[in-house]
Amino acid sequence: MRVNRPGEPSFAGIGAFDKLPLVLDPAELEGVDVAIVGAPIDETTVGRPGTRFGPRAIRLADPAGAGDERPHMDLGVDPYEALTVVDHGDVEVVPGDPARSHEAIRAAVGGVLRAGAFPVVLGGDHSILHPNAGAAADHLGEIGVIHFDAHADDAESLFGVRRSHGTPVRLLVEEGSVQGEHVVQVGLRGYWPGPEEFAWARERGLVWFTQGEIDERGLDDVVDETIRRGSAAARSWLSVDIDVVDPGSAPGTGAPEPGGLTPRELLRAVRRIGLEVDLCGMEVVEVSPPYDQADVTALLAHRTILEVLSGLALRRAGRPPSPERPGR
Ligand SMILES: [Mn+2]
Repeated sequence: MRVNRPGEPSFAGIGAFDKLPLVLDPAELEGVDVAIVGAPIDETTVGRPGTRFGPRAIRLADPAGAGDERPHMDLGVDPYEALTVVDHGDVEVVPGDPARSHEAIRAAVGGVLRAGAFPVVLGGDHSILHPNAGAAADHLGEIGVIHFDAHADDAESLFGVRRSHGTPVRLLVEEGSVQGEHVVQVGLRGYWPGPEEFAWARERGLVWFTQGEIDERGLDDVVDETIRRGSAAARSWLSVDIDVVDPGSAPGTGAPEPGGLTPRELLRAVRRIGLEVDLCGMEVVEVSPPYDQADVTALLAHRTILEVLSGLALRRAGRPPSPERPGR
């Protein structure tokens, strides 16, 4: 269903993602390439909450875009022309009951995958990585995870709680949805996690690149290796915690950690991953609008999704980036 008039400016009308058609019924997803799904939960946050408002903020973030036309200046592709993309609405979460919300998220993402579409999940806190990638593993068999984050999110529990935004990586590996050696983490920094989590990660064969290593080697070199390792599993889930970016550029998040990637670096990295890795789905999580300034964090989340979709569009078209580079 179209909920906006064609040609309407982005600040007008109803807030579907980029004014895309709204398709709430999974039975109507046939023929759809990409379905955007909101997962507005934050009960599993240990610090500052607010990410339940993330999906709506990401949908509304673009103040002056051209609606559902998005020609990528460097790649020479319009993902909305090359792919059939719809807004699949929000998962029917249950406030105060993260277990039932996670069940609903797993079912919704599973429905998108069964329809043959690529899920793009708007968080919500990072606990949703577990039902999201879990649904992909249920559908495809064992998968990999490419994980951008300041934090490793691989604790056994936080404050004695297993279902948390600090535990999804461990839950996925322990349940066998993902093998440890098929997890690649990019951008870790700061003072968490600690020795117990790193010992577990080492034992399970996870690979991680700290911000310090990125600074020493250069981002392109690290992304090369991320792509190589992320391609070791047949398909990979891309998980972007917006706190991988420096809080100076992405303040609207629950657990900010100084010294992260620039927005430009994140956009370049995910564009390449969308283009070069066989992804089975993606999420952007931990956008917390109450802490945002001028919507910059929500807008960065929106653009992160567009970069991946542009890369994906080019990959599906089976051609290299356009030599014309229309923006030049
Ligand atoms: Mn995280």
